[in-house]
Amino acid sequence: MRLEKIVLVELDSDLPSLGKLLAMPRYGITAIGSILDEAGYDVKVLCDVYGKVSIEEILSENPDYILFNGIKTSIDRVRAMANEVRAKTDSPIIIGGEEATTSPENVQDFADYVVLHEGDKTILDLIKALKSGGEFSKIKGIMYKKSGGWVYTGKPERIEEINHHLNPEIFRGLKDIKKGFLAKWLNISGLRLISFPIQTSRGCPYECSFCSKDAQFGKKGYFERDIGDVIEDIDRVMEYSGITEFAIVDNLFGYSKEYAKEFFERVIAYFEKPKPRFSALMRADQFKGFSDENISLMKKAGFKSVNLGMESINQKTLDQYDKGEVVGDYDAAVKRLDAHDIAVLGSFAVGGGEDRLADVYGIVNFARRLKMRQIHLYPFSITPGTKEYKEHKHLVIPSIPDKYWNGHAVTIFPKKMLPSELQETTFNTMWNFYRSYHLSLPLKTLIHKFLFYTIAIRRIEKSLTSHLDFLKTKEAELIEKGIYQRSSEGWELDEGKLINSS
Ligand code: B12
Ligand code: SF4
Repeated sequence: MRLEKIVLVELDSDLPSLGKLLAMPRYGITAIGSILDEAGYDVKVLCDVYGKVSIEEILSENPDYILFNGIKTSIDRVRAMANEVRAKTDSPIIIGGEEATTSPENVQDFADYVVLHEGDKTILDLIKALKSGGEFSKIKGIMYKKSGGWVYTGKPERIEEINHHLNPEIFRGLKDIKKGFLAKWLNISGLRLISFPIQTSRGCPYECSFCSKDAQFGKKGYFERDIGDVIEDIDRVMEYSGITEFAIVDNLFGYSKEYAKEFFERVIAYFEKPKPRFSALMRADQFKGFSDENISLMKKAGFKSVNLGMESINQKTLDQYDKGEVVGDYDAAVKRLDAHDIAVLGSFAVGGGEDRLADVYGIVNFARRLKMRQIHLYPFSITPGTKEYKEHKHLVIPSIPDKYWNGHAVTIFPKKMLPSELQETTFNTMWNFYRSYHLSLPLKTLIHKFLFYTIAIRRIEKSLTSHLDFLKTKEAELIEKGIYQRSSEGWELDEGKLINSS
């Protein structure tokens, strides 16, 4: 017999974003739902990506516990829905995920319990304690209410065994995702590209100054998953839903080249037809250690694209980010991957460090020269808990509404340009790159790319119109106070004055 009913909810943000082009749940909710299912609970996962979640739908499940996850940009919608749920049921509301971890004070107004950092073990302990009246104080990684305040129990240990049995059946709407003409021909559902998250490792041994992984996980550590388990998960999802596209969500896929090689070989040996296809987040300098044979196996295993975190084409900026890479590493990696027909998506965090405007719009020529097929530009942002936050917290623009923390809106005072210049140049650079590139593609690819990038980029930009006005007002105040000054090379921020003025 199944234990209590647990409903997990994942809501979209209101604003458009590149991430919203994917019909894919976040990996965190996939893992937490699967862990609870494996422990015998009656689990249902409701995600906007598989059909808009409504309050009636949540209540119709008669849940004993209602679990939300959320990133900052979606937290307003989570709050609104949790408050509606609260008015209609006494079932405890639990929240976990990125926003609960980095800004727990921002979810305490609507949650009964907050789970911080990795929830794999914590959630089982918390639900057990809720059922049997156990002691919350003994469960690491939670916040609970006591005597009118909130108690934090401290950081949990890292999860070293990340081998859960992922169960696709817990997702409402996943089974039918590949039905219909658009889904079959273009791999599209609800105007989003169909994909599913998969994880082969957690953590990353590098220490880029802006990276939020240590803040998210609470403690350092890098752990790999058993390859057989990963393959079984992929197989199960393919069998259940017909999905063949998988996004490997590891902070850094293939840190161990031996692991990566074995993964490629076992995927090639295991899957006949249909074969899965993968994308993954990696570093350019990893490919120095990858032999041509390894990259060729990677292609054969179904890796269609690799997302390289490039951040900037200005070496001084890369050094300030503690990236540990040189721009030449990017050239070398892109050329080698291109030679094996693996597309490179260059991800740039623009406007941080020493970046000037020319470094931002210069990305177009850089990408064209290397024949890169995709670039994503995100204005550099500073997340609590990072080294960057410790050193440059004063650069964070105050009073930015949560919904704008979606990676596309400017949230910092850049040192070598105005915030509004950064905002406009970010979009203009992507637009310049895509409009000429996409029009040269074959029809099917053109529909995909034009619809999914060129149009989306303009839509995202439009959604930030009032944010751009806000940036212009803020920077005008700083120009007035002499905090931003014009030099022969462009606007310069006087950091000392900024610190003293706040
Ligand atoms: C991989 C990744 C992606 C992938 C895949 C996302 C996915 N669908 O899984 C892609 C590239 C598609 C992506 C897109 C986006 N991403 Co992203 N992404 C990441 C990254 C690198 C890792 C996330 C991850 O999978 N971690 C592994 C899992 C195991 O960890 P986890 O999700 O945190 O889950 C654990 C705990 O949080 C907790 N937990 C999670 N949910 C819940 C729920 C409950 C109830 C409980 C109890 C516990 C719990 O338990 C889980 C297991 O231990 C992080 C950066 C980082 N260093 O963490 C950014 C990050 C999460 N992304 C971010 C952003 C902004 C986005 C985009 C909005 C960017 C954009 N403009 O498009 C989109 C949003 C897309 C979407 N709807 O999800 C931000 C979020 C900022 C914030 N604080 O809110 C991060 C933190 C990066 C950053 N520093 O800015 N992303
Ligand atoms: S390489 Fe990627 S995951 Fe690792 S610290 Fe740098 S940004 Fe974070």
